[in-house]
Amino acid sequence: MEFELNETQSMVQRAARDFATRVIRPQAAEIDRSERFPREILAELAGLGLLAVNVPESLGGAGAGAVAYALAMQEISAVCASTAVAMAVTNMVGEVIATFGTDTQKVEHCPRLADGTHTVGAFALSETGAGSDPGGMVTTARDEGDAWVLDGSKQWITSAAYAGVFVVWARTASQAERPGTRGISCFLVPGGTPGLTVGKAEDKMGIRGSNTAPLAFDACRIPKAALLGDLHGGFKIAMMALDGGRIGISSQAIGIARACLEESLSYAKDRRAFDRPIADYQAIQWKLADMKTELDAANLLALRAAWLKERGLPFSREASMAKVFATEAANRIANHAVQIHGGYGYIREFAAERHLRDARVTTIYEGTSEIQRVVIARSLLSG
Ligand code: COS
Repeated sequence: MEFELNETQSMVQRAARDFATRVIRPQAAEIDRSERFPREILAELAGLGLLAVNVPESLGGAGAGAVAYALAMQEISAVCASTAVAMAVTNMVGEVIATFGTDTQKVEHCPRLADGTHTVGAFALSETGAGSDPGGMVTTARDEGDAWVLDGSKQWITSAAYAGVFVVWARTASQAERPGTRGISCFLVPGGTPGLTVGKAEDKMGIRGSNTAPLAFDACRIPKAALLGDLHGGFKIAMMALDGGRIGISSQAIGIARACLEESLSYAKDRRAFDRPIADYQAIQWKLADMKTELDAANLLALRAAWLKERGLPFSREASMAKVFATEAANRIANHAVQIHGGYGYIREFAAERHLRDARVTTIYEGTSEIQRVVIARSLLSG
């Protein structure tokens, strides 16, 4: 068993940490407050190879692997979870296309996602009535001989207003012909395609610098060559992409949690009550001890899932275990951070309240905690 990072992984981690500290940290509070989409930062992340960390070099990616990607996500998330989610989805879209795309699709989109020409990528699976149950989607793609025609809508689409390319799922057979998950296909739709409209951005509790908006498809025509993967094979593509995505969101939660711990340690050593730093009190020490223990446990789970993925081994259950634990732990850790900061934890002068708001979504998107437990239990019971 080997717990040390290799040279590539250390290099990616160092580059991400340096950029996050130097460039992103000074802007993070303002990005949150003004709900500013961090477009310029994302362009610089592209320059560092961080928008396609696990996409092969032959397609313009960094080809650094799933572990390096998880480490990079932690670093960016520790300073700005809004930037990190746009980075996560772009990486996921690049990997999906690199894995399932035709040569033409790969060459058209992967290098543009990697170098920032597409700004970011977006993942359009959820609908108003189909989040945890994507098999219940009602958006359709009709075969019109020379084109696919999309009709319907999507909900909660990260980076919708800025994406150069969307991966979109739609029904290609009726529920009667091919029920539930068996009649869904996957398509690549460039941003700005006529018939695709991006709706009003959601006014969210956290990750306020990220853009989250609905999509409407109204007789949106795309070429036949826009089909990604097999006809009616879209559901499995979504599930496989989300398996990897869940490592990304685990890493986001770990980054947020690490920031909470570091800021709490510093505050507790500095802040005095009853003539001593509050770090001298066991009430605070036990919180700090629990925060660190949960943080390390989350990290081990996430890096194990990434390690399995990197070796081409099954990792779906491990990714779900990492996600449910890391995201729930991040919420507990962020809550402790606010408590340790006392009144200062509740005001915007300190980052603790932003971390708590940002952490909250991580148990919801890319599969709720409840869905992760379904995946874990099913895998245990089917074995
Ligand atoms: N990898 C590859 N294939 C998978 C898979 C995975 N991780 N998970 C399921 N599949 C396959 C199954 O093997 C099955 O294949 P067959 O039709 O050949 O038998 C098919 O997909 C359908 O699977 P299943 O019957 O398990 O589908 P369910 O509708 O019961 O859904 C859950 C399973 C609940 C796990 C799935 O719907 C899910 O993950 N939901 C959450 C979605 C989500 O994360 N939404 C957030 C959107 S992004 S913000």
